[in-house]
Amino acid sequence: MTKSDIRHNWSLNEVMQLLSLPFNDLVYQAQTIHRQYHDSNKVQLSTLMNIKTGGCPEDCAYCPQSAHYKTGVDATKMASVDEVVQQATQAKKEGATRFCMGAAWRQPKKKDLDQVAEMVAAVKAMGMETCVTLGMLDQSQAEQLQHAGLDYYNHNLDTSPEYYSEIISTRDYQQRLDTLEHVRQAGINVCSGGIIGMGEGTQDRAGLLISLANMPKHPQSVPINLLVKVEGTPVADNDAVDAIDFVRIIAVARIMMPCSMVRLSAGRNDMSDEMQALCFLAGANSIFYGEKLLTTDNPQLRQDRELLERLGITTSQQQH
Ligand code: SAM
Ligand code: DTB
Ligand code: SF4
Repeated sequence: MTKSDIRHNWSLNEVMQLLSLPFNDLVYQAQTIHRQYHDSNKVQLSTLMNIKTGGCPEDCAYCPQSAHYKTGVDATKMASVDEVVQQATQAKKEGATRFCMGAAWRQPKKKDLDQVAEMVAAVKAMGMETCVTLGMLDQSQAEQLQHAGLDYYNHNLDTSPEYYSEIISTRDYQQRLDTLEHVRQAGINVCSGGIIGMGEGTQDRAGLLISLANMPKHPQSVPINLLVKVEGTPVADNDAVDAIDFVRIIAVARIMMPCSMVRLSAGRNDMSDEMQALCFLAGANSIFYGEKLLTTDNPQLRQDRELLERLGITTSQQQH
C-alpha cells in the first residue's frame, strides 16, 4: 500500500478532472488501484430485508417509503426476529455473506431498537455479517448496536451538500454526518454512499464523492445507487442517467477510496449485463443479491449467478 493513495483532502477541481478523463484512461487507473487493494475477480454478496416498510415521516424525494408521496407502498408492522432468521438462513444458503436489514424510520425508538439488537445478535450467531439502516442514531444507540454484534451501519449522504436540500427537507446534511460520526465512534464499520440520477449535476456527483472520501476515515463500504424511479415520488420523471457517466462515478469512487468496498447497489434491474461488467471493471466489488431491494425489484438470483459466471467472478463464500 502506498500511503499517498489514501487521501482525505480531495478538491473539486481534481475530482472534476478525474471525471473528465478519457474513459479508457479513467478505467485503467481505477482498475490498477483496484488490483492493488482487492482481488479483481471477486465480488461480495449482501442480501437486503425490509424489516419495517413504509409510512416514513421523512420526505426524501427518491423514496417509495416516504409517507409524503403516494407510491402504493403500505406501511407495515416491524418484522419478528423469527422472520429475520428465516430470511437470513435462506440468504446464507444462496451464498450471501452479509445480511442487511432496513427500516423506514427517521430515528429508531427505544423499543424498536431493542428488537433490532435481537435481530442483529441472531443473524450474527448464524455466522453472517450484519448491517442495518434505521435512519439517524445518537451515540448511545450506536453503542447498543455495536454491543449486539453489528458489523456495518448504512446511512447514505445521498448527494452533494449543495444539492441535498433539493432532495430532502426534513433532516440536514450535518445530521447525516453526525450519525456517521456516532457509528464510527462506536467502532461499527460505516456503509455510506449515494444516488445518481436525481437531477444532480456532475459537480454534485463529485461533491458527494468528496464528502465521502474526506471524512476522517473512508467508509468501509460505499453503495452507489442508480435512482430507481418510483411513480408518485417527485423524481419519478427524471431523465435516465447515461451508462458511461455512471461507470465513471464507480471508477472515481474506486480511485478516491482504494480500500473500500464499492457496491453496485440499487438500479441493476435497469442496467445491461455489459454495463454491470464495466462497473466491475471500474472497481465495483459488491452487489445486493436477492430478488427484492427494500420495496423494488432486483435481478433474479439465477440471472446474477449467470452474469458472475460469464465474467469469471467468484463470490466471497466460494473462496472460503
Ligand atoms: N430510513 C433509513 C435511511 O434513510 O437512512 C434507511 C432506509 S433508506 C431506504 C436507505 C437508502 O436507500 C437511502 O439513503 C437511499 O440512498 C437508498 N434509496 C432509497 N430509495 C431509493 C431509490 N428509489 N433509488 C435508489 N436508491 C434509493
Ligand atoms: C443502499 O444504499 N441501497 C439500498 C440499501 N442501501 C438499504 C436500498 C435501495 C432501495 C431502493 C428502493 C427500494 O427498493 O425501496
Ligand atoms: Fe424514510 Fe429512509 Fe425513505 Fe428517507 S430514505 S423516506 S428516511 S425510509
